[in-house]
Amino acid sequence: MQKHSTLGEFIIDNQKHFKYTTGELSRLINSIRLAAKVVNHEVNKAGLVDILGHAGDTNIQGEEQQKLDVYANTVFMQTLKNRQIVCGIASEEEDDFVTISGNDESNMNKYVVLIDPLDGSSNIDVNVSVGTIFSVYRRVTESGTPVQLEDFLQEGNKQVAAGYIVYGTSTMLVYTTGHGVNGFTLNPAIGTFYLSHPNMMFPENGKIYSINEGNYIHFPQGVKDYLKYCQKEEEDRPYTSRYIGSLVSDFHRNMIKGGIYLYPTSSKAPKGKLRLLYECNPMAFLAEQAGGKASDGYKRMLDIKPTELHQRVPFFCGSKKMVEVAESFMEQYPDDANY
Ligand code: AHM
Ligand code: MG
Repeated sequence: MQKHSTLGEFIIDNQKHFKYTTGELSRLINSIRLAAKVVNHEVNKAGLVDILGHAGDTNIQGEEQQKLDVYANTVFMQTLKNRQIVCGIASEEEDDFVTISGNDESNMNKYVVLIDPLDGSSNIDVNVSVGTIFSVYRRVTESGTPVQLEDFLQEGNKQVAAGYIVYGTSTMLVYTTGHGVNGFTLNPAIGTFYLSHPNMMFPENGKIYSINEGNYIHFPQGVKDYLKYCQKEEEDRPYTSRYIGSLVSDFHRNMIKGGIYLYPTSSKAPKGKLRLLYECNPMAFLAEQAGGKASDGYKRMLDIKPTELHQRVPFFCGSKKMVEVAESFMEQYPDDANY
């Protein structure tokens, strides 16, 4: 692989990993690439809200300004729908999944996409990074028929592809199709993503822990004990605490520098906050592909059998050794595994 290949070239090159490929997955990733550029353009204008108008205002063309998360949802949904490359989409922004039928005949596409169009959206107003998370599965019901709930409620280990876009200091698209993780940085001047981070890997161990520590009092005892361990003066500790409150950005930093992200259960959020299908599974797939680890504190995230679209789970994810140590603290409190 050339060092400076573009995402477009990389997608075509990557097709050789798949026997009997029809190019459907490549077209799907290409659509996500396109939607990412459109959303990026809008996210970059967010600071101009006082000039361009607030959400709910009507702009000069008579169009109503949308909230950015609603806008991002529309762009990703429409891009995937219009190009007729998937048979169903589920979005964190929508109550139910959407079935996509063909123009003239039944939709024979085999993939469904699950998406969190703009994660960490509470950060938009303060010019802090936000992201998009996506996850792709092969449908399990018969092709040519409308998709069913079971096509979306698959274990994370069935994912065909997953990735995220981080709208940060630079905009990056990072994804995996099960053959490692690669990161592409957008050159905004010409609108092209370049392979900037080939074969991304979590350092095996790290020194960063990311958690909303303001909730400490509500955390299970295993998490409290682990946090005290992180803060103890011993060997390479205390660790550094870093929490953006934007999963994509926290994950991205930890993958590059080495670290652990935790969103545990708490007495306020008894099942955790993050969504299994839209947030945890895609990040878990990426983490494992990058040599990291992801679990609910007790069991492998990718082996959890989903029961509902918007299911929440506790999330422990990052450098392998750090997650293992955190799990060893959780093990002391087996009852907390039943959240
Ligand atoms: P969202 O989907 O409503 O944006 O919530 C998900 C976000 C994550 O990006 C972030 O890690 C977490 O919520 C932060 O939650 P908290 O403010 O409770 O720490
Ligand atoms: Mg989210």
